[in-house]
Amino acid sequence: MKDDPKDLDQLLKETFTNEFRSGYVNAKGVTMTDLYPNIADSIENLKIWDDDVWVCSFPKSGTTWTQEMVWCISHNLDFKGAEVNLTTRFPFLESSARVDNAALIEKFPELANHEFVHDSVKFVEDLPRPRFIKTHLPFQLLPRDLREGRTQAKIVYVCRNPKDVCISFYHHTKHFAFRGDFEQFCRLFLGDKVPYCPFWNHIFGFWNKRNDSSYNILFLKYEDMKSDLISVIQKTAKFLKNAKLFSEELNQLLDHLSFENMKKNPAVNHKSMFEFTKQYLGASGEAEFIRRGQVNQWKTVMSPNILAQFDEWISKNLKTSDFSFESPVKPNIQYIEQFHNSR
Ligand code: PPS
Repeated sequence: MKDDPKDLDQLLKETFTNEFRSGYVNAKGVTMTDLYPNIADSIENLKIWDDDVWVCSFPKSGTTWTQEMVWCISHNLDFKGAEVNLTTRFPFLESSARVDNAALIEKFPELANHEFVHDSVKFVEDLPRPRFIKTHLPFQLLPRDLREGRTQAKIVYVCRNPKDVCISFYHHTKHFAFRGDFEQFCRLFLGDKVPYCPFWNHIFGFWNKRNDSSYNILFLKYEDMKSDLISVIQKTAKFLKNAKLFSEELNQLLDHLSFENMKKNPAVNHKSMFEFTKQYLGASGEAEFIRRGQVNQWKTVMSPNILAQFDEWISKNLKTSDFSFESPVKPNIQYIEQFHNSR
């Protein structure tokens, strides 16, 4: 049964606000925190450079994985340089809209100069070029010049099956003080009340522009990265600098991007961020950012009732689109075997 949006607003307020986040707004049809309007204008007017590289995604779609791949390819596999925290190399544009920084500093004055408590838009503005920028904003909330195709800036978009996104998002928000249960989170997700929803608006906003010559968009899928990272890397390398990586380099990058290595890499596993939220936002649990990294996790996690709602919602939304989560990319079995045999 479909939830009344008013009931969902109430549920959101009850389960997902805390002393540093008081509520949500609807921005051009998108659920955003009520801190977002404070930075909306500076995002809208952000100067875009032709050599910008953006990674855009709905949350929990493999953004960090994609960022690290893009950064390493663009920096000729500078693994030493990649030891700097990803949040510095490849900052999150709207991170200032997550919690009320002023309230945080008032309570904890020692945070005044902390790297997680800065003006994130200004930080991006001042980055040395070429800039590498992460955002979860949907297409309609991107900076004007990027949205209107007035630049050569590159956008790498990554998407993931919404069932797995929802599970991953639930675990993430559970750490950042979501007080509801999984079923409630699914209701909010399907009712477009979780931040950055509606989900399909996000996907289609980029999917429908991917072949438009006014833009430079590479559209990737998490599931393809899992089944054939080699092809995704080659495709991304071509998109970014028209170069093909040699097999030796490819092996190094595959190793660097493996789930196991990313999980233990402090530059990308957001451990410091999780420790920060635990210490200052009262977040609980031993949550891990790089958690399971699986495809089709929903098969063992979602109840038949929730699954039926997801399936109905997916088929309704895909009816009018040529988008599909099925991938035409076939795993490069021969190369994968060679890779594993050579280790
Ligand atoms: S965020 O907070 O929105 O930026 O999160 P995001 O990076 O988009 O997504 C986090 C999920 O991506 C998984 N991940 C990986 N999967 C496979 N291989 C590698 N190397 C990898 N790195 C990150 C991560 O584990 C999160 O998914 P879940 O399902 O929660 O494990």
